[in-house]
Formats: sequence, structure tokens, C-alpha cells
Amino acid sequence: MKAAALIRPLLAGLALVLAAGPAPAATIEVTIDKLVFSPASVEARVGDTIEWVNKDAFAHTATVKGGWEVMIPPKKSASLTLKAAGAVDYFCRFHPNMKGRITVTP
Ligand SMILES: [Cu+2]
Repeated sequence: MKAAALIRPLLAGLALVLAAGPAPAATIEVTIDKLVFSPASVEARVGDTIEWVNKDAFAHTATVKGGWEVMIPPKKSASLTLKAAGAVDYFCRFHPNMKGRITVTP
């Protein structure tokens, strides 16, 4: 068998691997309806975006104690791109019973 016949499939395989690259960043939607984050717990990767969609007629926040805060106006959405790995618990500043969690992997 000629060497080229062996190398060609290898090169084709390598091209496939290079084309695949890292997974593209995702947008993960969290709905707020009647004072509940849903799903309450989500998993994401660094670079992904969380988008909160507020179906309620009043404002909410996604607030991390000592960290970030996102204001989500009534009947609107707001988003945040995750910059660091780790698990974060968040709550709504106006309704502290509203709780959510994001687990971010590298
Ligand atoms: Cu709220």
C-alpha cells in the first residue's frame, strides 16, 4: 500500500477535529413567573450567557451576595455572560424567597 493511501485518511480526520473546535457559547434561559426562577438550578460553562425572562408585572433581580446583580424589569429580559467557574447562589433583592443557582464549569 502506498504511503499516501495511509496518510490521506489521517489528514481528513485531523481536519474534522480542527473544524469542530471548542463548543460554541450557549445562552441558557431562566424564566421568572409568579416569583419563581425556573429552572431554579442550571449548569453552564464559562462564556455562556444566562438570560432571565421576566413574565411578571414587577421587577426582579438576580443578585449574588458580594458579587454581581442583574436587574430584570417587568415583562422584559436581561442577561449576564459568565466569566468565572464555580457555583453561585443568587436571589431576588425584592423577594428574598426567590432563589436560584448556577453551576459554572470551565
Ligand atoms: Cu423578585
